Amino acid sequence: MSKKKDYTAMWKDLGIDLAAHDGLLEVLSSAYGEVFLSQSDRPKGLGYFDLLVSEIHGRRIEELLEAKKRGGKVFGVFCLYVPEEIILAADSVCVGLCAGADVGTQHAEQVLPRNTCALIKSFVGFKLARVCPYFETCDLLIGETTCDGKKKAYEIFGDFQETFVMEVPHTKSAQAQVLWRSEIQRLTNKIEEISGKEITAGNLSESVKTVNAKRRALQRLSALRRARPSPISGRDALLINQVQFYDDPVRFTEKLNALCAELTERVAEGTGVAPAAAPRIVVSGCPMAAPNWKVPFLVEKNGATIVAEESCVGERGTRNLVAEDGETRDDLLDRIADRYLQVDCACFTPNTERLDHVVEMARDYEADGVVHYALQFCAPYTIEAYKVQKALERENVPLLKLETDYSMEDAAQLDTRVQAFLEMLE
Ligand code: BJ8
Repeated sequence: MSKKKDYTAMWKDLGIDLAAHDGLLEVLSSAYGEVFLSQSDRPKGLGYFDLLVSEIHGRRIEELLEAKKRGGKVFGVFCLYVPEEIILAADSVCVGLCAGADVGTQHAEQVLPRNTCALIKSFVGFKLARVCPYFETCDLLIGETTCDGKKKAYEIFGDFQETFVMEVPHTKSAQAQVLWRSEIQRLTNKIEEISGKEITAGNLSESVKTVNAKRRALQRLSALRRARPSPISGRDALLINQVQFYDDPVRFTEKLNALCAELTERVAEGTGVAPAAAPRIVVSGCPMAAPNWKVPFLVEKNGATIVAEESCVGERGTRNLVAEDGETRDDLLDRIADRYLQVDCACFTPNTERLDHVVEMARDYEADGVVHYALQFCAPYTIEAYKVQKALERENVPLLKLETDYSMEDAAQLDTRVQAFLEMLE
């Protein structure tokens, strides 16, 4: 085995707190071993994704720095409403910023109330504790007015790093569509200003195709999980959905399509990750950003298989494509605006599309039950859980509602509740 490269000098140049960062990598590597590598008979194509994760603060950061040397810029985003296509069209890189670990919470709580959701505390903590090389590589952060917690946190965050905030409307009315289209234009102008590159119909059309190809590959992965037994565990599928926010989109698509070819063979052979009779679970709710693996691990270690995620790190982010038929730059920006406003985040009202999607997914994936996952203090998802429950009750689909954060303090209690739910399904 080749010796792992030492990236200390690069991290030091980026201003990373090396001791805290070493501690973080150690915890992550041991969690990765327990959650992912301990599984038996994993598809071989996952080797690429394991390598990518092991180099996520190393080789991938080097690649971003190399892209910057060639004149590109790096834009950090926190939400599905920021169109990656516009960033790629400016010959730049889009990275989804880490918000899935209980890191730097003490730092975050110096500027935010304790009763802020773990995802917000996590991204603020990563920045203030100086443990994330992605933040330090970004030329601009792009936030959005989705939930109250995020939009107020960006006001504070702007004191530490330049942050551009897009106004996301909270309804899908005709007026909201006009506002949203103008925000897409404002973002385009800002990306042109920072990158110094003109966004044209030509480069936008290319980037739309690139991102559509990535989403098609993710849709292909989802479709394969409909098989009984599923050819891949929910944990591994979640991991792929998480790393799509960091990896080069073209390489990611190629590797994922290769994995899907292998999974197709497994489906044909009837090879699965669990017995065909294992309970099948759809997870619905808040996004699980890397390295948030707590609930999927608990569900699957108790014998169930997660077959789909109704989440931003899942089908909420991949089900819609941008129409590729636009000829002018304005046409393409119109198509992008339309596509992104279809995302059914709980920040919108009303949000009946999400209820339809949860029910459809439970049916299409032949789920035995749904686990509703919400972060504590997340008003949009904890409140919308009531409507999700009613929609699933009408279809006789059992639901387990979980509210948690990123700490492991409640792991034993969650484990007991998950076990009881799965026993009830059996
Ligand atoms: S499109 S879900 S990524 S806003 S968990 S920070 S909602 S209090 S993450 Fe989200 Fe975009 Fe919507 Fe998706 Fe607020 Fe809730 Fe925290 Fe959340």
